[in-house]
Amino acid sequence: MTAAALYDLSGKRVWVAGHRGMVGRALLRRLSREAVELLTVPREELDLTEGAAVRAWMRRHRPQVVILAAARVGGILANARRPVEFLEQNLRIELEVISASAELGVEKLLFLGSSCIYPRDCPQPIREEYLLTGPLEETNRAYALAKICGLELCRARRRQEGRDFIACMPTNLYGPHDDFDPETGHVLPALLRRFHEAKSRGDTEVVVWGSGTPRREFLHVEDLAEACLHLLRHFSDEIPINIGCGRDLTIRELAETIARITGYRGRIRFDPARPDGTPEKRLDISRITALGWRPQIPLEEGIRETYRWFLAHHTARAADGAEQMP
Ligand code: GFB
Repeated sequence: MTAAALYDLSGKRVWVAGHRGMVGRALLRRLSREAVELLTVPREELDLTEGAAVRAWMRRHRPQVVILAAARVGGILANARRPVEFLEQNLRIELEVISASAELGVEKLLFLGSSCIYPRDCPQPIREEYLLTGPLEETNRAYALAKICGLELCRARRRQEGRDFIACMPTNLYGPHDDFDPETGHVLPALLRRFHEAKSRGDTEVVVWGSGTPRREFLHVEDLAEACLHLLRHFSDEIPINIGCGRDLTIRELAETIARITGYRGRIRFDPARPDGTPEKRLDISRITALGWRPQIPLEEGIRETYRWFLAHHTARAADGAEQMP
């Protein structure tokens, strides 16, 4: 049985900042089952990096709860190629939304960090207190530093002003509405698409980046959304909290699983010229499980469901390799 909530969400005006992304959409789906008033604003109407506009919009809509899911995100290559945008856009969004939330009296704010902000060579599984205890992974240093600043902005507002601003560290996420672009996306959607296209074309070889030996943990975005609601209700602490499933696998194992699910039977070739990134980053999830949350979607089932979603939404345009995310 879950303990009584620390914070009662019912009847609250909840703003999901970043509602068009994979995480934001999952949060909206989950929140639509709650007795809350949902607030969203399209990017064309509000640029979250513009402080005055953010404050004017918030004054008009008076959110009581803010979930900051808006961020510039991408896979290992996008991070390595565009450090300026990953650093600047994320810093600006965090600064404006978190400071405006404090100034305008938001009751509860949840900031989403990432497991990649831990030091590169952390002991496994990674406990929350390892944050800032060692050098970062080079390929996503800019993004990691921006996210660390977001955590610190929440902590500073808690310490100095007593705000109930909390932060979480999700592991690598996947699910519907992910970025399936093979160049910019994360490994799971990128491989789903690459293997699917190889099977459709009858290719005999698929190239997977790196050595295949790095280990990664994956969490379905529906599980993440559930965890976020759970934290809003049951968590209030200045130390950010991990969200993961506690299990990892190698990229080779992931590729073999995806090959099986997509029905691809050819060869898998690893390309060592591409970066491996962090060797491993499995989260210790004992703090969040002690609060009564547990992941529900096993990886293989989640990948199958995501593949069905991809087939339903992408294949018409995927064939020419020029699609945009819906
Ligand atoms: O998902 P991914 O880009 O993110 O890559 P990270 C994970 C691993 O998969 C790396 C390998 O070892 C890649 O070399 N990989 C193999 C591939 N084939 C592919 C492919 O086709 N595409 C991609 N993308 N990878 C990101 C960070 O790190 O994790 C972000 O850069 C963010 O900042 C995110 O935090 C959660 O796990 O390495």
